[in-house]
Order: sequence, then structure tokens, then C-alpha cells
Amino acid sequence: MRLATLCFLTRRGRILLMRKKCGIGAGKYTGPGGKIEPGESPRGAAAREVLEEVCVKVLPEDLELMGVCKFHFGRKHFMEVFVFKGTKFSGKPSETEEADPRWFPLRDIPYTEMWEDGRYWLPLLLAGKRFGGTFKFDPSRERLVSHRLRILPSSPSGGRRNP
Ligand code: 8OG
Repeated sequence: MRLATLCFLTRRGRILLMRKKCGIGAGKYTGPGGKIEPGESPRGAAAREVLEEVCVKVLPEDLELMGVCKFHFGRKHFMEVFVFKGTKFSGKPSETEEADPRWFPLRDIPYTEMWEDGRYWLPLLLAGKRFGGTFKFDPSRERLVSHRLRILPSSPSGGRRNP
């Protein structure tokens, strides 16, 4: 099992996505994110990935945990992803070796160019709803075979406590 993060920053009716240039999912639009390194908190890992991938600075404590997605790829492999959102950050998104960032209007999110699961849970995140989901892909990781998604009660801390 691998632990990873995804982070979605929004400002003035727009969302920051990036086209992934390498690795799993290259060519797709997604939020910045990646593997959680040993000793890192999910929140700390999310902030690090935002800086590394799109050169935007965000403080870990300014990120709000909105959901956890479990992705199964075939029978053996699965990944658990902590999904954050944030509105407080600094710096101008810029292209790196890993990613090409771009702002999209919230009304025009390119779901057909994203992982298939995003169309189910990203609208919940944007509506301020917390969620937990399980998504099963075929072993090629391209086709979503089944999914389960639950809206969770919102926490009094606004998701700012651990992790
Ligand atoms: O470090 P690396 O780039 O390999 O991390 C993979 C990133 O891609 C991580 O942020 C989680 C994300 N990711 C997958 N598979 C899937 C998927 O099926 N759906 C979504 N939404 N994100 C995924 O690796």
C-alpha cells in the first residue's frame, strides 16, 4: 500500500490544475500531489508537492483535509490518497520538469482529461463536503471498474487537525 496526497487550490472562481509531464498519469490534468515520504505528515507532504510541482508556497496548516480516496489497481496494488483543498497560498504557478500548471474556471473543469474518479469527488470538495471513496481501476489503471463514495459529516475543526 502506498500513501499519497492531492491538493486543489482555488482563487477567484478558478482552480489550479496541472498537466502531469511524467510518471503515472502523464498527460492528465490533476492537482499537485505525490507520495508521502517516511516521517512526513500528509499535510506536510501535500505542501511540499505543491512547491515542488508548481512553485506555489502553501503552509501545511492552511490546507484543509476534505477526503480520503482508496484506489485499487487490479487485485494487488492499492493507494490511499489524502485530498486537501486550500485558498491561502503565495507565488505564481510556474512550469517545472514534472508539471505544467494552469488555472481553470470552476465551471469548466476538464474532467475528460483527468483521472476518471475526479468527476465523482471533486464537485464534493468544491462544495465544501468531506468524503471517503474507494475506486477500483482495471490493472492498466485507465478504466474505472467500480466505485463507492460516501459524504462524511463535516468536522468542527474544518479538517485542520491531524493528519
Ligand atoms: O509520486 P507520484 O507522481 O507517483 O504520485 C502519484 C500521484 O497521482 C498522487 O498524487 C496520487 C495520484 N494518483 C495516482 N493514481 C490516481 C488515480 O487513479 N486517481 C487520482 N485521482 N489520482 C491518482 O497515482
